[in-house]
Amino acid sequence: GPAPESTKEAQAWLDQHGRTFGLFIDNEWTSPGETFASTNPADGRELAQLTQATSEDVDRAVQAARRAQPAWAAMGGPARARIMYAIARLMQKHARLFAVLETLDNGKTIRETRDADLPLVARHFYHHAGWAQLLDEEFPGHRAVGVVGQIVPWNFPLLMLAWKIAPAMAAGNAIVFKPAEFTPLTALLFAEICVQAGVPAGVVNIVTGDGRTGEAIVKHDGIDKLAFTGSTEVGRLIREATAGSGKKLSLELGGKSPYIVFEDADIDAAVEGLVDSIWFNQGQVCCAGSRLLVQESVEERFLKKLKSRMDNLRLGSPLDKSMDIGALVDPIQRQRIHGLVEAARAEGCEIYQPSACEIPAEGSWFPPTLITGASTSAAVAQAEIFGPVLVAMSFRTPAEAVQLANNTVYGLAACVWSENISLALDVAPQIKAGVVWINTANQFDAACGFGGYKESGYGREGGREGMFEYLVPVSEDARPALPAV
Ligand code: TXE
Repeated sequence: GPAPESTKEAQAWLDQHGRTFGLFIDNEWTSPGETFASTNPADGRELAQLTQATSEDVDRAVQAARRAQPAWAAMGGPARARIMYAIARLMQKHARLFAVLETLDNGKTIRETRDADLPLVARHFYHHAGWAQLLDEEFPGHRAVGVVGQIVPWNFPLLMLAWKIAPAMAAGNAIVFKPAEFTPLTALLFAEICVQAGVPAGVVNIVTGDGRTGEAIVKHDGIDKLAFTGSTEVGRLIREATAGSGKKLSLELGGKSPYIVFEDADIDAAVEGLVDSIWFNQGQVCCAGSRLLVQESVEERFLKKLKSRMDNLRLGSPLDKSMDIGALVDPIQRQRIHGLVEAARAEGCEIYQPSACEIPAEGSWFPPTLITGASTSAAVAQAEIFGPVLVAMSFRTPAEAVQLANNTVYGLAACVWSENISLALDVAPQIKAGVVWINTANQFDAACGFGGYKESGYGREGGREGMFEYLVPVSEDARPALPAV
């Protein structure tokens, strides 16, 4: 059928580009090379063709960045701040177009792109424009790293772009950015915003492509720093590939975050928090509360309420404002999730899925799922599922809760629910995770550093800590030779 009315502006933007995109290098579009398709996962229909950037293309982008970077840094923080404020305002002005395009490309609901992704993106640019403004006062004796390579996944395409590009720009770096191959479109629209906002040519370069393009960025000698968000597997490859290269590196990888509910928690609030924690963005969230640890005395009551809440979740067209659950990014992910859930079933776990949840015939979908009866060492209890699947386990004592919570190779996030604030404050610091939320979930702010421990990676994004990832002390620079006496 015809495209829904609400997507008119996004469709027009795609048409304006003939639905085929080149790369954005030096503030210009290259002519498209070998291409691949990006599809709408809610109906499987193709949205556009994107260029698979080769290592020669990446080299052109790096050269453009190297040419542009000295002047961009020399321009000074306040001048860069003016440009970044303009970006933030333009993102707000075109928020609807960005939100619809993101929903079409990724499959997440319009309710989320409109109310979460886009406001957080604008906030990130405003916040980091502030750091640019104050750079000399706040980071004396520091300078930009130089040219940075940034590679992001598909779960929050535009928000991950903001987390990467905003601090890098504020500090005076030039950028070669690669969006994920499933979700490249909003990054390309962002490229046009950069031109409108007055970003000088070569400061922001956007290259599309799959892991091969990513590898070309990782290996390029002209890159001074790499920032990666994605799977632990690829993070490990990047760490190996850059060892000994002198490149600065930050990695934000997977998670299997515990969601701990004590018997004295506000149970209704904890159920609502959990819905947000595991079913936000179909569970395709690095810090998703994917492991429920509930105290034995309230387990039955909690799971009963949770199941009836699951029965009320609406799954369907991501463009429909009343939907809670959208499509998964790609059938490949659906296959992965399906495999993990079926393996758990074969091992004797109990699988709960709302019976009224109808799965559309076209597209890539998975119903909200609750798994009980899994052993702590089962694959579903240990592996990052990255889908709408919650694994529930119980504990008796706070000490056991802490032990179970830390029984993971990951360490990205955790939630602790208790009305006894002394208990909550005692437990929170014992959990080895980059962020621990008490009586809430999914609170993100541009002013607060985010990142992991253990196999969740290292480095922080956001706030003052995040700025240091894009700066180096000038004392590290080679000093000029002393004049001969
Ligand atoms: O990630 P990849 P995928 C986890 C999650 C998910 C699984 C697979 O469990 O199911 O990873 O997702 C680029 N050198 N997470 O395959 O491959 C790639 O093009 C350089 C959790 O999508 O890590 C994309 O831009 N780059 C995670 C980006 O890396 C390479 C979010 C991420 O892709 C590369 C994403 C290479 N050799 C996945 N290979 C989270 N926790 O946020 C690929 N890429």
